[in-house]
Amino acid sequence: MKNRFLPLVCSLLVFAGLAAHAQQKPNIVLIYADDLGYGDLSCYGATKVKTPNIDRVATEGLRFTNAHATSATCTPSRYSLLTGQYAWRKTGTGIAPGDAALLIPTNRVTLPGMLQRAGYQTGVVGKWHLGLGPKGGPDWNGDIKPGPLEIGFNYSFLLPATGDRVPCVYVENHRIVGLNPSDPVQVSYKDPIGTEPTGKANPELLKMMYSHGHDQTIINGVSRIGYMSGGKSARWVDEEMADVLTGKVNQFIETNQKKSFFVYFSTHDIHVPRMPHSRFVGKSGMGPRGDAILQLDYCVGEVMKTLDRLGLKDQTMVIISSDNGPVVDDGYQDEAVAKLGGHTPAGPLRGGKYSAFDAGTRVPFIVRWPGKVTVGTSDALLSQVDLLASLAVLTGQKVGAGEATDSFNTLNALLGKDPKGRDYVIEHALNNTLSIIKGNWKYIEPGQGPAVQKNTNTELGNNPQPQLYNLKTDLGETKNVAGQNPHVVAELTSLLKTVKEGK
Ligand code: NG6
Ligand code: CA
Repeated sequence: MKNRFLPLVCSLLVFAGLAAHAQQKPNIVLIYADDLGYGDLSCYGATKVKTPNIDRVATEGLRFTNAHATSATCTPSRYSLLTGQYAWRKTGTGIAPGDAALLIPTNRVTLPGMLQRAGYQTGVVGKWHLGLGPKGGPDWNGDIKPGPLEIGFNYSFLLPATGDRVPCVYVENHRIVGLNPSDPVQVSYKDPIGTEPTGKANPELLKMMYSHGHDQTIINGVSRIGYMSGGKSARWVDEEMADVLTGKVNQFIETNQKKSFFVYFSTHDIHVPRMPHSRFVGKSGMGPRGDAILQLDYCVGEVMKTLDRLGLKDQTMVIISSDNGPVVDDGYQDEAVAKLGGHTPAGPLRGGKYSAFDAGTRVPFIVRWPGKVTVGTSDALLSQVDLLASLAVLTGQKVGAGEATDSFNTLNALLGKDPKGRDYVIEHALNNTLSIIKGNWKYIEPGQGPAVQKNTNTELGNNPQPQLYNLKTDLGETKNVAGQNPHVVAELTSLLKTVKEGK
């Protein structure tokens, strides 16, 4: 009797074990917006623009008020997100040109690689901006590698750099999509290449004029950073980009619905050039920047619909955040300044993208995992550099000693079980100035450079003197109280030094 039922009992146990396992290992959808500010979403207090889809995710999940990208610009934030190491420890990780070589060493532990080891199918769709190819840059007309597939992704569909940098083509896995070999792509970030018009020489050909920089090769009526020729059949259409990327994300989810998956949806929105689809044009009343926020919100809604339709909502952790803070005029005359109205992209914070002030790195951060992540808001101190270590714990992976050393396990804060989070957070600004937040205090180390970035009109937070702000009483960093609190300055200077000297 006993023996007859033993196999059944065993398989039931195995099945129960697998089910428990599957529950603990959710799918992970990381939606990483570009240049989205702390005040750009209605769930973060925006009143002039409405983001119902993102707000719904926030209502069903946990909305963080003190979460940080590691850097106030894109490339270093993404480097840290994917490697669990501060980008400022490695030279050459500033804003990357479009022909940069792959910045992440292929032998490093990475977020996707760790999840791959945990049995996940891993995909990246959207803006990359971490370089591609070997030293000297990629072979655009051949196999473009190493790239995401060599650092832990099973699938990639990319804008190689940014929307405003050439080459303006999609790269799927190792190849440019739709490339005609008789019209090879050529890219140059030094001298002009080919005979195509530039914004500088032929501004009459532009559908949107540049305001600073961005005056080189014209692609789809928009002049870009860098020169490009060829690849005519492969060029993207900016107005279709959000739909193309969202379609690829949904396809990836569909294909992998029966497996555990991780998808890093790195949106182009709301970076410049802001060229949303015609169905969003004029809808925000704030010009293309506001319309791009509506488009971003729509894309989030479409991905959520896919999860619902496939019955995956409850077993999927959704994370929505941004790579750095907001900027209004970032190089094109897109009416962003003129039509801002009363909207405050940084919310109550000071500064913006590029800045050492908090709007540079304090960004929206929302986590949803029904039944597993507490519903509400959290003031826990969070850094995106911790996703690697935290998701490693979630998925039962070990991160070796000496690997991803800046990444701490803050899983309990992510799940809403720990209201405190990290002990301190490090912020990195454009000019390499570092700041540190600990408790109520924010210390900005002395830094050189202009107080205001002229073209974007951003307060950079540079000051040759140490700065100390009490974020509890002065979230907007208006009153430097370093002089009155020398012991706090000394403590935070010393902690920052210790972190800098780490690996
Ligand atoms: C700056 C560009 C800006 C943007 C930024 C990178 C000029 C004048 N400005 O150098 O438009 O591309 O780099 O943005 O070229 S990020 O979000 O990818 O870091
Ligand atoms: Ca960015």
